[in-house]
Amino acid sequence: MTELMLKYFRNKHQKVQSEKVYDTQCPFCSMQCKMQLVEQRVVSRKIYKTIGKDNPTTKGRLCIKGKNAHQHALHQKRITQPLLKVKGEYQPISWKEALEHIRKNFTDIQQLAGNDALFVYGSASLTNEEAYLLGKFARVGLNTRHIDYNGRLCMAAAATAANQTFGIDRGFTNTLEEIPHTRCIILAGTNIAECQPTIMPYFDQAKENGAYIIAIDPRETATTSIADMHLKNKPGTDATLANGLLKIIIEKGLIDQTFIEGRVDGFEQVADRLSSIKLSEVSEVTGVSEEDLYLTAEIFGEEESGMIFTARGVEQQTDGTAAVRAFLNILLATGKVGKPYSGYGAITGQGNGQGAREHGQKSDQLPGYRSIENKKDRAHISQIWRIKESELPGKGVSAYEMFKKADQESIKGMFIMCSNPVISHPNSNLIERSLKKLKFLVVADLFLSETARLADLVLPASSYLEDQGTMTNVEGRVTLREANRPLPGKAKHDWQIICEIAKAMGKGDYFSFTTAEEIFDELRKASRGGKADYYGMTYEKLRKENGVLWPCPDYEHQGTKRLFETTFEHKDGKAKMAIPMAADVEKEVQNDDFPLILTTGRVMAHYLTGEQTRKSTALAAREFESFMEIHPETAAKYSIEDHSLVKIESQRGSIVVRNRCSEKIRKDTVFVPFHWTGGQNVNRLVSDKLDPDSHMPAFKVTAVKLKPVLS
Ligand SMILES: Nc1nc2c(c(=O)[nH]1)N[C@H]1C(S)=C(S)[C@@H](COP(=O)(O)OP(=O)(O)OC[C@H]3O[C@@H](n4cnc5c(=O)[nH]c(N)nc54)[C@H](O)[C@@H]3O)O[C@H]1N2
Ligand SMILES: Nc1nc2c(c(=O)[nH]1)N[C@H]1C(S)=C(S)[C@@H](COP(=O)(O)OP(=O)(O)OC[C@H]3O[C@@H](n4cnc5c(=O)[nH]c(N)nc54)[C@H](O)[C@@H]3O)O[C@H]1N2
Ligand code: SF4
Ligand SMILES: [Mo]
Repeated sequence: MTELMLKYFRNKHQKVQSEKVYDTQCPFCSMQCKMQLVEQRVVSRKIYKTIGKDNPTTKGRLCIKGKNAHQHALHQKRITQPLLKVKGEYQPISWKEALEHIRKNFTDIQQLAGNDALFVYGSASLTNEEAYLLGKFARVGLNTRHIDYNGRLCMAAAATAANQTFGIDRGFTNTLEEIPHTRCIILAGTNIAECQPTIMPYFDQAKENGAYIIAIDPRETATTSIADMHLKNKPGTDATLANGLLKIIIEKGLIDQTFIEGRVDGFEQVADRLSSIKLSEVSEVTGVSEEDLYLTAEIFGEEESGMIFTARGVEQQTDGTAAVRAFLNILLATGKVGKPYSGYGAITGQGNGQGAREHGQKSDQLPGYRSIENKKDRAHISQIWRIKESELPGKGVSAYEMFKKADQESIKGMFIMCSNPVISHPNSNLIERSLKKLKFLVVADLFLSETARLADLVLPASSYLEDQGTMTNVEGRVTLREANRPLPGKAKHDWQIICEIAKAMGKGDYFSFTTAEEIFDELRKASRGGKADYYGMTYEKLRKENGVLWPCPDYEHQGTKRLFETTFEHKDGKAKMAIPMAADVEKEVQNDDFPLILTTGRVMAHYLTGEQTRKSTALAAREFESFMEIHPETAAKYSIEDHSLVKIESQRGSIVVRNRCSEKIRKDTVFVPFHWTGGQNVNRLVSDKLDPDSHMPAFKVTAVKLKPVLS
């Protein structure tokens, strides 16, 4: 370094008058990259910088979203006090007044229309402690059966499929460190390069070591570009595709007979059903050539190890569960699970996509992945919660069905914590209408989201910089997020908000927690002996070990790296192969009126409904408006010019976005991300058909027509 440069850096350094460093984890995806926010005071202003921190999963890496996350958390539009809507305008009120409004309205509703007239809607961006507490709050604090969460739109099909096939649902059956050593990888409907960017070095390393990578996606993406082979299938045809692959694997004798005989049920029935399907029809339906089907099946079948990963492309379908099960059938028939370098990964989505689906936010579930309909499970949880089993409500209905009930006016009050359903749910016109019909809506958020703006009362919550707690990452590794930046204004932690409302409702004795760690301690006990067993973890152990993989049933236990080495989790120890009837469910298809398929998803710079990332100048600058990706030939057919505005219409509504021509997409398909609101909210178009097994909406297939918008 030259003398001049040194002088420059010294001067620059001298200007820093004070520095604070805050440990935390990124608020976005399931990689849960550990990071530090560095806050420097320089002359009269503060400068912020986010840097990565080493850990076993992400090794200190960060992507652009993580690096810029503080821009939303420190944004001037953060709400910092409770807001009450009076004659259409929000007025700041005290917490005491806010809690009194909630008590009065929730009590009135329950007296008038029964306990189940209240609905609690949660989130997989909450910590484990908060997800657990919200489940307890619905059942004990409000005594309603109605709770569900945004994971229903996200991981539900993969979770149902894994439970049905393996008897347990942990996103990845192995750890990421095994990926570089596997011989063949199928990436089905997952765009890891844009959605979990810091996972990529594991796959790059696998490729360097000679692994063969096959991607299945209707579009070419940053992820498909690392693949050796890309099956550019028609959206919604993954179940058929996977069944076709298995048919070939069986035909070619590439199955593992010993594994099937010892560890699997149902192979004969599946093989029998597959014998009646024709590969020419599979090719016709999926748009993948028979040659490519053979090549894929043979390579995966012949290699000594292999992994299959699925994400929302496969899962957000009316046959999402069936499609995932069809891929799991391939793993079981080839004996590629429960062994080194072989296994299944449902790439988890939100920061706590894994943990939040284990501890009781689902309408049919209790902590530790217990069932609300199982007598023993109910008894265990009632005892932890110090209530009679008869006081524990039964099963409710899933997220979208709940909003339908609100639309029919049998749900009259709602508490939404950490989600923005007006933008994220299918058929969003119904969601908006149903929220407007409620007698009382409370939303806890960081911002006045499109959902919060419909609320009678908005509560200021805390962000990833302030809120300590545990998150379970993409591997099933429970990590402790050490967040301790002071709360802005009168904002409170989500767990504090839950405790205070419970207290106002007269249930304070059950919610007398003063720290997140105390809640974790109760969660550990509640999960003990359940499938997702966290009993052997403590904050101290999580700190010392830098995260622990569940199940971890006792203090001495080091956590579980690889599942199913000797047994599956069904009572008889065997995995269940099946082609569920859901494979035959009705799908939205193109027709003369709506001749194209719309599929939806994500871009690198934005996160989900965009409420957070659109506030970050660095991220918003990368993609400042929505767009439609379309093949140039298709665009020409409908007289749509590149970069012009286009109206996309489905049976349910229309939106206008800018056109982006690209040869990377199939000619019968268009793609629109869902990070934008209002007239660019793509969920105004998406149908409300659900997968019958998991109640997952079909975000990935909508029949649409296009019209140029003439200026
Ligand atoms: N940048 C960014 N990262 C994120 C998020 C975000 O919003 N932005 N969200 C997080 C969350 S909550 C989630 S759930 C994950 C989602 O992660 P992904 O599931 O990977 O993301 P998507 O873009 O929804 O869909 C993945 C791919 O599926 C393809 N696809 C569409 N239809 C089909 C189909 O019918 N079959 C197949 N095989 N593929 C299809 C799309 O073209 C897309 O490339 O990402 C997490 N990470
Ligand atoms: N068309 C289409 N729709 C989809 C999908 C798709 O692929 N296509 N994917 C679906 C998927 S996978 C998902 S996960 C859902 C997600 O859908 P949502 O849950 O609705 O999405 P978010 O944008 O994460 O909403 C979180 C809200 O909580 C606020 N928030 C952030 N952190 C906190 C906190 O710590 N506490 C509180 N109280 N509030 C906080 C944010 O400001 C934001 O308003 O969307 C689904 N919708
Ligand atoms: S968005 Fe995901 S990959 Fe990017 S920094 Fe955050 S947790 Fe890591
Ligand atoms: Mo998700």
